[in-house]
Amino acid sequence: MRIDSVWMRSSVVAGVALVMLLVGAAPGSAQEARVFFVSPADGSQHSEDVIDIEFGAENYPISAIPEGFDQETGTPRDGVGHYHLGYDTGCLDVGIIIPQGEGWQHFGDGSNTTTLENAPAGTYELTVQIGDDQHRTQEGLCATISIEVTDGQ
Ligand SMILES: [Cu+2]
Repeated sequence: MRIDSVWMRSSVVAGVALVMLLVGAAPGSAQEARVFFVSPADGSQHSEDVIDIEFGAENYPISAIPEGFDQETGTPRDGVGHYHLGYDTGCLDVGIIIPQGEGWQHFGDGSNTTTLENAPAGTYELTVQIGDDQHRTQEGLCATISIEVTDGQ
């Protein structure tokens, strides 16, 4: 009788702890937004003339800038953005408007692929960063990788 009640009590405690763990883990992991390179892989070596680049995002919608959006007077949509690829730029601070040029390429049409062609041999740092309709950087939505281009011969 005594053994039974101790066992009952500890299994109830374990059950409650498990429920708390599951409830506590769910919101953070389900909603955390991130951006990343699908390819190439960080640290990869390339001898090919054309390197395929693909971006991916989780828990953050990627969308083309609306047609006719006015960069000066328009209000950017909340929680939506497009990709930007930076060559040897690193991540920009949050709240900065990503420049046109200066090593940055915008994908304002909502696309997520491009190519790096005939790059001279060397090490390249590639950054993917999400900006809103105004190209303004967002909290936590940036990733940088490094790849090496070799001569191939
Ligand atoms: Cu942009």
